[in-house]
Amino acid sequence: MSSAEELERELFEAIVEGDEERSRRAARELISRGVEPREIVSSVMVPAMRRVGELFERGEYFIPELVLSAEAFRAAMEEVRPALRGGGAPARAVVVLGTVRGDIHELGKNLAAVVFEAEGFEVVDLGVDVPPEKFAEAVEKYGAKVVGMSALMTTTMLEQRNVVEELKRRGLRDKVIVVAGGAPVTEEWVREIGADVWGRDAFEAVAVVKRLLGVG
Ligand code: B12
Repeated sequence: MSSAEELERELFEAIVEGDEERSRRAARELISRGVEPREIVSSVMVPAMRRVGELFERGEYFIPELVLSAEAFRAAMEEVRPALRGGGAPARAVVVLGTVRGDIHELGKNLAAVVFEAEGFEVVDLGVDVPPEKFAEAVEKYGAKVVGMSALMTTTMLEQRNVVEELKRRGLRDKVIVVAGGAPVTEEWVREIGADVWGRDAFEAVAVVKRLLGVG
């Protein structure tokens, strides 16, 4: 029988190697051993995708490998999801989530959706490649209290500013908490574009949003 540590290594490798079945099995086993889902995600799964990014940067991985690793990540996420339970009072507010225009990276956005749901939010997931107008329309339509936008590239990060501007244009900016997340996003960028919360880590960001809403 493997130790939790060995299983964590197994999960890390399965994601890096893009082995969906191994990834699913290792995640399931870790959950059944009672390992904290947050620890599995933050200490194993997210670092594994970071490693995949490094291999891509070094020219050792190409798009097909990235796709397989993303599938392996998603499979592990499915196992972890039911075990994620929020602490404290459920938020009972609508959050609109999406990956910005021009960007199709979805794992960070999907993770944020799972964490928001676990904390009692109602999630409206607009998907990927979402133009600013769609974010704003959804805020109006669903009476959202929170907008979360993900951007994984230095080029598409700029779209986050456009979302904030669109919200302003429609008089919605002050009615919502705006969260900007994604690997290239920094605290300075969040301040510069006039967003409210830095989504460096989905768990931390959702906790901050709950505090701002007075339900944390
Ligand atoms: C997997 C991957 C892909 C997959 C995505 C599959 C999918 N279904 O999502 C595919 C193959 C599609 C892909 C495509 C491309 N990719 Co890519 N990809 C990655 C990779 C390896 C991992 C990203 C990931 O999913 N990470 C795991 C998640 C969980 O992490 P995360 O999103 O950062 O989320 C964390 C936080 O940021 C935060 N968060 C994120 N979003 C949000 C939102 C909210 C609301 C909150 C609260 C928090 C939050 O929460 C998470 C932690 O708790 C990265 C490398 C990297 N270092 O990021 C490159 C990377 C992002 N890709 C890159 C590139 C260049 C591309 C392509 C242009 C490649 C090409 N030549 O075609 C295309 C772009 C397509 C497009 N138009 O979007 C570059 C971007 C460089 C840049 N300019 O900034 C990177 C950095 C790789 C590299 N080092 O060069 N990619």
